[in-house]
Amino acid sequence: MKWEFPSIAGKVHRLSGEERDQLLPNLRAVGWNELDGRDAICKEFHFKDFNRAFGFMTRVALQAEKLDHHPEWFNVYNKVHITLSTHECGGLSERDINLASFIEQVAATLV
Ligand code: H2B
Repeated sequence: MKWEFPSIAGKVHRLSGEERDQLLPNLRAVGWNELDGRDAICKEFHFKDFNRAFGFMTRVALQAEKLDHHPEWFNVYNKVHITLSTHECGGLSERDINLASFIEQVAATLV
């Protein structure tokens, strides 16, 4: 018998309170903050120079395209401000947590 749950499988959902309690502390601990008035998380990254900031953005961009989940970001010279949220569900989803984790891994190799 073939089991299919088309209405649930792959459908992105806003994180529940319980999921947030479980997933957000690790990101808060490394500098991610929740926005006021919008269900999203943000962090500002500082690099040594523009080359490193842009190298970081390039690596994140390629992964974002692969995941079909893209950051909102703003770059000035060596700083990159990133906001993550999921338009599809109008708030924070697991996709944002996954992308934030990837971003942390990349930043750790460049800062
Ligand atoms: N990025 C983000 N951050 N949230 C989304 O909901 C989203 C995205 N959706 N990138 C994707 C693209 C969607 O627009 C396309 C059509 O799959």
